[in-house]
Amino acid sequence: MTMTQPIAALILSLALSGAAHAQVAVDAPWVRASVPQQTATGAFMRLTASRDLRLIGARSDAAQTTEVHEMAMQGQMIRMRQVAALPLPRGQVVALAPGGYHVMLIGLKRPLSAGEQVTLTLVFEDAGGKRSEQTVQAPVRPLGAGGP
Ligand SMILES: [Cu+2]
Repeated sequence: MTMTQPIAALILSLALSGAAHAQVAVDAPWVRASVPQQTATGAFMRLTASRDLRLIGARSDAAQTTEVHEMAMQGQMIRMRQVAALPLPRGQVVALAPGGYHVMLIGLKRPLSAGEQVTLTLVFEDAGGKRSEQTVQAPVRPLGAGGP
């Protein structure tokens, strides 16, 4: 009985330090709902890193492929394209919002309805190339939803 107490305390302190080391604050994540036959949709959020990081990818069990995208003008057309890494300077709010950066869920495994939750795992890399991951629950908002 006396032996288990230090172990429990150690596990608790590890759990607490893990929470304290969340490197990126993920604010207001959401995913846009999809209609049947739609194969892709976007996920949006605000990211604030506690140190210089880059968002280099994401995963979701709702889609076959998940990419970081940006909307950009190509001539007269607005197109979206994949970005290899989205810089997250320390302490700076980086918005992933409709019309800008977003996480693209490609090859949806099923239609996403407003009100359900999508699990997203964000993959970050620091200047030294060390990777870390953070999982967030993003509610699905209706098709016409806007804002970050
Ligand atoms: Cu996209």
